[in-house]
Amino acid sequence: MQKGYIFIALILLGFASANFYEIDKEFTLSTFDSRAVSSWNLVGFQNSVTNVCGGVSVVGGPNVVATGSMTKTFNTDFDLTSINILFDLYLFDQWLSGWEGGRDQQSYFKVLVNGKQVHQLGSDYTRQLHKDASNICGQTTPDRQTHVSIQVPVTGRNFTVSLQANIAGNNPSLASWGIRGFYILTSYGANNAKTVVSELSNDSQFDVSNWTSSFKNAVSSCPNKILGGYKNAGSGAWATRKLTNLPPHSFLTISINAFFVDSIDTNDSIVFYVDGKIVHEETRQYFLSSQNICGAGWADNVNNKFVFQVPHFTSTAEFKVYVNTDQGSDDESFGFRDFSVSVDSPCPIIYEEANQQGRAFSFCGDIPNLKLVGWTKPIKGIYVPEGYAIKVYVDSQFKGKRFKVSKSNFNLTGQEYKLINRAFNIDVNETKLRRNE
Ligand SMILES: [Ca+2]
Ligand SMILES: [Ca+2]
Ligand SMILES: [Ca+2]
Repeated sequence: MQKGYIFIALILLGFASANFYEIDKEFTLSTFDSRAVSSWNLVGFQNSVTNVCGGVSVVGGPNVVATGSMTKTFNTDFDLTSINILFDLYLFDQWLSGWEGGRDQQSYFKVLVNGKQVHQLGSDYTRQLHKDASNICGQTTPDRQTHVSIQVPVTGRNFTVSLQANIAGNNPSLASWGIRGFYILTSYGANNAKTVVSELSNDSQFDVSNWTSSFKNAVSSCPNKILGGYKNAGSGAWATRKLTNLPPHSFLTISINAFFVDSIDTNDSIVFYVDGKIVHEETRQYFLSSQNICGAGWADNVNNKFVFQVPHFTSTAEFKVYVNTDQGSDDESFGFRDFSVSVDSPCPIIYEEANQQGRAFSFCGDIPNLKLVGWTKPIKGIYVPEGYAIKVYVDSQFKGKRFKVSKSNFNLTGQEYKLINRAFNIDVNETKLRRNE
């Protein structure tokens, strides 16, 4: 018999733990309307402000915004050193960036932090990734869904983020952009991230054996060693790195040092994937540099350190680099070095199956209503971050017998299985309990 309600509280033991602080989370519901955007300063938006595209709401989109911007200032009550900005980005319909039709179309999407540009991306609907994409919204021309994940140094306790586009022609029925799933994260407190991979940093031991690539893992010099590069990794080249036996985590942080070699144009990009999903897309045009460092005679943009943060739970992952250019590897190419991966597990994680299998859900702070996230099955495993404990109270109002879970258990059984599930409002009856269902 259930005895009252069970309340659960997450308590911090000691000070040796990090926390991931969510500064902002917006536009994550399946559907929302212009009210969701009311705290942003919008310029160049018209009509409904939001659209429904591919069954979900986006801010902006066809007939709403071409050249325009959305800007917001964020405040924290602690000092910042850096922030991570993550969101889905849609480039709808007839984007033309780069040298097309005999003139530079100059259509870009940009992210600015405190007025300084920190990211820029273009696309071209007549070729490659954009052309091959499906139609999501607006005109019947293909639309690109990509993702932005950038780490930006920020000091102080407030900062302003601006997302903007300059689109040649400025007609939102012909070319437009939109976003959804917008997050700003920062680390707070001590760092308890675990580095699981650190490689391709030492020229005398440049071990590429963990990688698979379309260019047979050829290495070039720029002047330090890079995987890929001149005459190796041109249009359509790819390289993958499988990660296995990852410890429990809810975030992957991937950093890579990128080398854009020779005549990379505005409509060329390098796309980074984790488990088949785009985590980021980046470009550096040759004319942004004045130095020819390697490859052919064009200037090169070398030593670009990128950091991507990805919500991620499973014990394996596949990272992929794809070279989205359109010319030969002796004309424009891409290479990289200094690859590292760390995992963070700042908050408890629950698992649908034993041994960290099946669906996973991470939560910080209040215990969530799992029904709202569509979770109905019993919990078979729980991860508790080091330095934390979860307190489960048998009676309501944090009263009665207490049960403390201070250790991860990836195969919950018996009383602990029952209490954890009841704490999350999941009914596991005695028969199910005995069968551990
Ligand atoms: Ca379209
Ligand atoms: Ca090109
Ligand atoms: Ca060069």
